[in-house]
Amino acid sequence: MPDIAATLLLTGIAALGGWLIGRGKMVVRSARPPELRPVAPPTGGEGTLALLDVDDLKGVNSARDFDTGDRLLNAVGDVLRRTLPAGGGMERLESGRFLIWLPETDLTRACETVERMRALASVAVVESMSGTVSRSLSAGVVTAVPDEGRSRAILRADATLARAKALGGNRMEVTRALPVPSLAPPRAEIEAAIAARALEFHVQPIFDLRDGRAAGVEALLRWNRPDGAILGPAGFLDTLKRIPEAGADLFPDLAVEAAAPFVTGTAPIYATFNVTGTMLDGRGSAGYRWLSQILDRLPPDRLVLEIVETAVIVRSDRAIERIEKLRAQGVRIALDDFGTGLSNLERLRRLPVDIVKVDRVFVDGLGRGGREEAILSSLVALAQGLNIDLVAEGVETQLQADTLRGLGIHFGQGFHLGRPAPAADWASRIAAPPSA
Ligand code: G
Ligand code: MN
Repeated sequence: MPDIAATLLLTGIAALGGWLIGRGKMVVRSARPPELRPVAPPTGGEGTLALLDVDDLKGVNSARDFDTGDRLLNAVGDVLRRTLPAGGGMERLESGRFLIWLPETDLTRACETVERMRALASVAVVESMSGTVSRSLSAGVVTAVPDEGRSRAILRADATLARAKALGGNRMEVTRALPVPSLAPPRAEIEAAIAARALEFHVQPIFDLRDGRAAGVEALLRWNRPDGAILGPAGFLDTLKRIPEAGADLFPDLAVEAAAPFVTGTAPIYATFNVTGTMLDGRGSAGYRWLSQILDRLPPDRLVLEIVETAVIVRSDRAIERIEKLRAQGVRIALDDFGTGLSNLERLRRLPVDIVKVDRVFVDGLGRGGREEAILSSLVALAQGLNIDLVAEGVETQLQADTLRGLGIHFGQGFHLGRPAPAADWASRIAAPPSA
């Protein structure tokens, strides 16, 4: 039962404490969220990342005082912010969790810091109708691996935190290294591949489903391995990123070489490239320079940039600024794999885009009486409202192509229409001959 008298008494004590601290000035305890400071170098770097979560926060909110949980989170955030060591960073994530960056590379010492912060935050107290409330915290701690990228590091910290929760909470769990050994091929192997010109962009056409004509090609980086396997970038991009010359010299050349036959000539079509967050917001990054270079060498109005669904855009303001400039030059922007991951309605709201590539999961289930058709037709309406072209990905059957066309989706890409192949193969079939 709420003990109103005790609550009032405690509130009185807290007010008195505030008055004393404020030395006579009226102290207003605002429910201000903790100050936001950027966490870590966004692209990774050395140090320690900790994800902290208040245990049993759901149990805090009762029907009578629904904001106790919010106030507790603010109080916990205040304590964490005040105990954060110099050079550290802190962010409150949307999930209500706290992401903490420590520049400390000695994991034992970093863990001591996290334990101290956790202990202090556990005694943060707020008043509620039913008395004072405090909660323990759980923490997941990981070593930041250079080049790993922020989102992957957070995912690892999240898995580590889940372990702490599964063990009952009120504890810290630590992941010392990457949970799985890196599958990235050794640097020498990729350097040999570059020397042997075994890296190239393949292309896959995108067709207008109404008349069967090619509207564009998507450029897809491939490694033709000596054993005959053709690998996509997931299998070697981590290694490639450690070879700075590759990004600066090799990629623009390969990209221009693959796209040129399609984007020039008497009836040019577009070439689309997959771009990540740093290519748009990371001034000075290799990816950013890569983009600048291909823009100098290919006609901008024949270029499409697909923001991939895993692209973490750290500086939305910068990305938007760059996108506006690109669009002013005639470059079109697409959201890749729309409907999954970060390629969502919020991104569509925020970024000025010209094309939406509908993820293949919505195409795959067509014709089986599922919910895909309703989702796709609402996307058609959405696209019309925003003056956006829709491209369906993963078209694997004629039935799917027909259904898509019937729904009003004008463009399609997929194995049934054309597989990714070396640019020369497709150029001889769909590109117009060079003029004169
Ligand atoms: O995420 P993005 O849309 O950029 O994916 C391109 C990848 O999808 C390429 O690696 C390509 O091989 C693959 N892909 C292209 N068409 C199809 C298809 O019809 N079905 C499936 N499963 N994958 C496809
Ligand atoms: Mn793509």
